Amino acid sequence: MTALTATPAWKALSSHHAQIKDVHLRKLFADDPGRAERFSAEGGGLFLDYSKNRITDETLRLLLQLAEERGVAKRRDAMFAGEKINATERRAVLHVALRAPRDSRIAVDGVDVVPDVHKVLDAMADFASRLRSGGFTGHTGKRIRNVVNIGIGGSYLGPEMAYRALRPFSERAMTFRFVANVDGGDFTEATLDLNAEETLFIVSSKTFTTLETMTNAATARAWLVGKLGSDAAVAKHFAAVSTNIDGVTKFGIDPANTFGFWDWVGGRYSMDSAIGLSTMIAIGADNFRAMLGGFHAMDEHFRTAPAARNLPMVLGLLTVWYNNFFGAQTIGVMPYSAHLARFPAYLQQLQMESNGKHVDFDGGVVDYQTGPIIWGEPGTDGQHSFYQLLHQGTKLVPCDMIGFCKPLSPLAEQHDLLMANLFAQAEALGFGKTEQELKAEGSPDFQTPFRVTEGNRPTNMILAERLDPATLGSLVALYEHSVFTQGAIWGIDSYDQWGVELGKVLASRIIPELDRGAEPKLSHDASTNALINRYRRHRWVR
Ligand code: G6Q
Repeated sequence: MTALTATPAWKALSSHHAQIKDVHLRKLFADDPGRAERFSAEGGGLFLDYSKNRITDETLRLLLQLAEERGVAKRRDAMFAGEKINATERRAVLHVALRAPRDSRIAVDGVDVVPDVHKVLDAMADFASRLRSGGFTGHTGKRIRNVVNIGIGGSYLGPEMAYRALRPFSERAMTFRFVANVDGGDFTEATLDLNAEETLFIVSSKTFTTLETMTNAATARAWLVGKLGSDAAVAKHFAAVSTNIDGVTKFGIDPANTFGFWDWVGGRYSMDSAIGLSTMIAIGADNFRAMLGGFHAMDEHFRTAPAARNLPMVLGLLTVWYNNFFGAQTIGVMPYSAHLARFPAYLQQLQMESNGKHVDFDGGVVDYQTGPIIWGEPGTDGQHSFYQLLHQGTKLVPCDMIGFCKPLSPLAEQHDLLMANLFAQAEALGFGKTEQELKAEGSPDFQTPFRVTEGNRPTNMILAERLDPATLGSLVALYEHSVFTQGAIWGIDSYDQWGVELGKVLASRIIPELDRGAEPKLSHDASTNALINRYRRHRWVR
């Protein structure tokens, strides 16, 4: 038995689960009219109704006790204080410093990092405003109208998600594209209709060594120089965001267009660092700062709100409840906003790269489940495809549902239709439809068993005023800190990603083996050898 499963709270939760696992939400609500009010909380501009979860006051009490026994608050305070809580990489975890107000002080190894954060933000703001106003022109003197972010993983998902989310706030006269995949098709499609004279590439890479990004950056340079006929054009059409300033300089990017960040910012926690340069160019520095304000409001809420009313804490604990006690393998995230189409993909990396670990702080293999699989699509689209399984399938899929009270689209009347669907889905998932109810409605006997919708499917409902920059920041921080809470309970390092390394190493071994002129002596397993040989035969056939 490990430290986690040996805690009194864990044991108590196990027996408590056995008692309430079959209790229906219909009964919980019938017995407890004050439930919706009690099991809801507000913070950082977000409202969370978590009453449609399979919990009682006792569940919450025990989950909070678990957080206490696992020292979640202590670890949170250590993170905010700049301690090196990413132990396997011996690094501080300080994305919260990226949105700390100018007058705050957060030290790493005794050095206050806040002034540096604001220095970079100011430089980004200056660059963004020159681009937006036309003050920064390309090699031929034309105004820059297209921005292409080249980056992958944490250097891509956040910027693309944020651009889509905040498009109503963006400079419509400019075009933004995102190239991540090493598949040449990604670059080709992203640049097909762009005029090189009006295009700026932002190479976003913390390490400036990532295969995909370096390949696409070299492709971009060749594309640009090919179209404009001069190497000198690179200085006017490339910017870089990286912690590896040497690498950037070697690539030939003008130091004036280079923006740094720090090793205490994890890739998947970097959309509010200089990695957000494309976001800032799109929405402007004031909106970007408003977004940082939203992040910071949620940071403060997480840092100071009592555990029982602390949104990220509650969300994280509920994840543990379903993951470890109900055996739920996945969590669905359904934003009811077309603008949040990439939010589930963003959260997938945030949560699965952070908490997809099988070894605890001490290097011991865990004997409990860690991070769930995260997936989702915006509503209402999902309702017309996979929601069937959520309603009537055999698997328990707890869902987070996200909605906004005010529309941003001029087609405002459609917003009520959207929100009606959101509320209806959570209601249907929670309460379903019984055989009795169906019969009373005149359902024919031969159909009734198939129409019964069991209900008792838990949802969290997150509501905000409107999807603006501050709300987006707060929403992202909510999940960052929920991930933190889960990781602290499971006793894992949410801030490393060693599992990503092996595939990278193996790919670099295979690359030369695919070369046309090579006569490789393959020494992989039989399947990999055969696949490489087959690929070579087909690839090089005329
Ligand atoms: C994120 C991961 C990973 C990383 C990419 C890109 O937390 O570490 O997704 O962001 O591999 O890395 P670079 O920014 O160094 O190119």
